[in-house]
Amino acid sequence: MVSNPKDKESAADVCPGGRSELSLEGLRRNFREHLFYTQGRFPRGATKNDLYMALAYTVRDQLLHRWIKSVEQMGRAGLRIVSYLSAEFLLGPHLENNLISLGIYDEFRKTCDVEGFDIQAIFDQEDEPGLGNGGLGRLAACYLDSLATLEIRAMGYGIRYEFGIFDQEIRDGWQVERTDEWLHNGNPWELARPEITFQVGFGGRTEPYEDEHGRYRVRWLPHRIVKGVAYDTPILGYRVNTCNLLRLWKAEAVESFELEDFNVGDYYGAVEQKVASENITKVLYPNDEPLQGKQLRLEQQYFFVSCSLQDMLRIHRIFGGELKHFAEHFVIQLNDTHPAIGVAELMRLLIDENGMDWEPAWEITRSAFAYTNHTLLPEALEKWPIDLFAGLFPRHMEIIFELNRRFLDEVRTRFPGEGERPARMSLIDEHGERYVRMAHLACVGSHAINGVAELHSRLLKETVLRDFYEMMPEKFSNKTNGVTPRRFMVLSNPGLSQLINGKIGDAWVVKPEDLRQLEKFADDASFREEWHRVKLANKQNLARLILERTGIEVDPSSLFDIQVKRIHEYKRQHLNVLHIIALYNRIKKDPSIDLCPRTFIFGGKAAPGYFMAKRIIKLVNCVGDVVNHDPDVAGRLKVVFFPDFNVKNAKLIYPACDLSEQISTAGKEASGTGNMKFSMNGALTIGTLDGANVEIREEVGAENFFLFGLTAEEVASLHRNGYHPLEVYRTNAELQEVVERISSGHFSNGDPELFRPVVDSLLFHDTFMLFADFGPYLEAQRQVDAAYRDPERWTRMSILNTARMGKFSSDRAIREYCRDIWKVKPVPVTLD
Ligand code: F58
Repeated sequence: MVSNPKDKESAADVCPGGRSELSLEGLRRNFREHLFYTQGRFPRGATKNDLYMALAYTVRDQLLHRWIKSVEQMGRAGLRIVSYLSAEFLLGPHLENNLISLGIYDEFRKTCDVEGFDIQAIFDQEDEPGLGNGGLGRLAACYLDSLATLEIRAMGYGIRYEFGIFDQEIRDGWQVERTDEWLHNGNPWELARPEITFQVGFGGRTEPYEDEHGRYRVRWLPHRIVKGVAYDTPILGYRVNTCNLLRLWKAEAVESFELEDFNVGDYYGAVEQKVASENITKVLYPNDEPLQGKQLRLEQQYFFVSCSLQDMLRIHRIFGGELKHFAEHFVIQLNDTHPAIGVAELMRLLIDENGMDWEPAWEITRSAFAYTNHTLLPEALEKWPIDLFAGLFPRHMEIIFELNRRFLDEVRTRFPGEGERPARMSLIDEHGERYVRMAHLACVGSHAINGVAELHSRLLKETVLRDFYEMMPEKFSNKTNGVTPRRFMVLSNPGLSQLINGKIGDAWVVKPEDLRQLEKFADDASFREEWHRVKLANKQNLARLILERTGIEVDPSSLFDIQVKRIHEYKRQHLNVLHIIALYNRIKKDPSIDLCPRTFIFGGKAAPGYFMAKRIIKLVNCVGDVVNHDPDVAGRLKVVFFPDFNVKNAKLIYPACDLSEQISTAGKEASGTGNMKFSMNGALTIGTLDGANVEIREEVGAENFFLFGLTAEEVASLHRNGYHPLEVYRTNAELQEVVERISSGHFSNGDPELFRPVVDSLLFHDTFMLFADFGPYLEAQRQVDAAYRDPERWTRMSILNTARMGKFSSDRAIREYCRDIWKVKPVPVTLD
């Protein structure tokens, strides 16, 4: 019997069917049953997918058992639930992660190996639920993992996109998008809850009326009603019994009689209506910046927020709560502004649907919400044209106008004589076309506002949210991001985890400050040797995958220099390319030059409409084509673009990295979380003082981090005083040679046009100051080269990176949210 430390009794005692039994024998029996009764297969006829499904159901039984116990014990110690509202949750595959949380992974794998069962092939069968674009969505997934692990009662609320982030293929060096059909084989992790549905209105008009007490009221008469159906995925904490839910909403048409009610009419009209309704949750918008004016995107946001708030009110009622106590029982975290319309929706639900007065409703709303900002780029702050907004949500528009009127009165009282301030702080942008400013709505409607790294939180207060900080400083705090060591170390890097466990035990998985105990082993030559061996094995695994996916053979003993993240000009993948070309030029000039062999690995998706990002992908591939086939270069440089970077294949990438590229223009990357995943796995970072890099460097020590580049202040002042990339260009001969290589058509079969947009944008604008940072970047890369030549020194630095990264566990981040914002405490769940 593999028992959970917190179990008092055998789980089998509780669930008479035996499905909850956590022994290998129990699991085996349950697996056979699922294969037969759920999949309808004999073992002999079973496909890989049948085996995967049966195993997933077997594991899910364990989760459901714990979830039911968690719900049963929900009311204990007073009900207070964290609701994490996010338009994206980038979960990654569930099966292995759940086996780890249950504490049976190693034993399970061993048994499979002994029995000659190819379990890896079954794991590989699982499709990734790619319900997010990048950092923001993955952060939400890490936070769900930590919430459950810390035994906090919480719900994630989001959208069940039928098509998640597109799959990326590379054809002839270009990105090609393919629809992601993650549901095509069925999703064994979710439970449809057809009995948990809510109606969500769109369009129409409002109408004033007097209620039975003669009070002025408003009702909303929507033009269109859509039904939201709940789909639940259990999220189990690591080696605890707390199992929370991620509740995702799917849009469906309302039943036909309601169609009649709203006068939508004839049969064919109803069919069209059905299709239109279902469209709302069809597809994730694959942009990593907000889109203005995309009606469907705004509909998605309102749809999931309205369903979620109605669901919270329902749960509140079930537990017998009075409406006026709602904010004591629910705290609602807005993951960026995408769910910020919730502020107006909760007001509407309280006032229009529940007859509450404005003031108490506002008190509840403000106490319930908290807002996390994830970007400083002013162009990325979400705003919606008033016409679009008011057309879809006439009642919310009225509420926002009234909120704004009251808020601006306060602003004028607080800051008399500051004529410009009310316009700057208004919920409505009135310069030219009028917009609703979602960040302002979130700030006004929340009791807490936070950024995601120290630098980011400081810059928020000084720049985009300065006026709000001046008016309500007590709301602001920093919550530096974190990532879960379960997925990103235990699951992704079993070799390293075992090595660590052998030295310091395995408590570090939930107490990562324990990793500091590794520091003393950094000076132990045999430990370094083992550490190096693990890294090499991880690089060999990645090399195999690269060969399989790209046909490119890479040398695992070369320095693996990796940049994986969304492709964006501010992240400066093209600065990395400029360095590669500089090395290439040096080799071409002097083929006997002594350079440390390197493999440059890129990965990441470009938003389908982002011209420059797609050109950068093509540039990486074209440079790779030339460099990888040039006999002068052979054995020294390789360039790989790894297609379709996602959570699933990230598993092999982070642990195989020597050098992590975190080279965004200072002041642009709110935090970054890939930077943390790499460094935890013993990669050294080359990076700017941006986002969480600043804190990573503080933790691991300046001597274990390759720093370069302008600071955020220098970037800002250079902008103010006029930045002229051509001047930098004229004074740097190596930069000229690099740019010349590109513009001559050397990497594009003699075609000088292909990369002209990239080159011209650098020469004449260089918004992200690649040229300004080019020299210092190359210098830092020289130091990398020197350090890697000394394997003992490098490995020492690598060990110290892992040892000192404990701060960046998402458990630490969630503890801070719980203590400072959510005011919640752990409630352990027992299985008896
Ligand atoms: C990211 N934002 C930040 N947005 O860029 C990154 O620095 C940070 O570490 C991370 O959030 C977590 O805090 C991000 O990923 C999106 O993908 C949005 C998707 C929807 C449209 C707007 C951008």
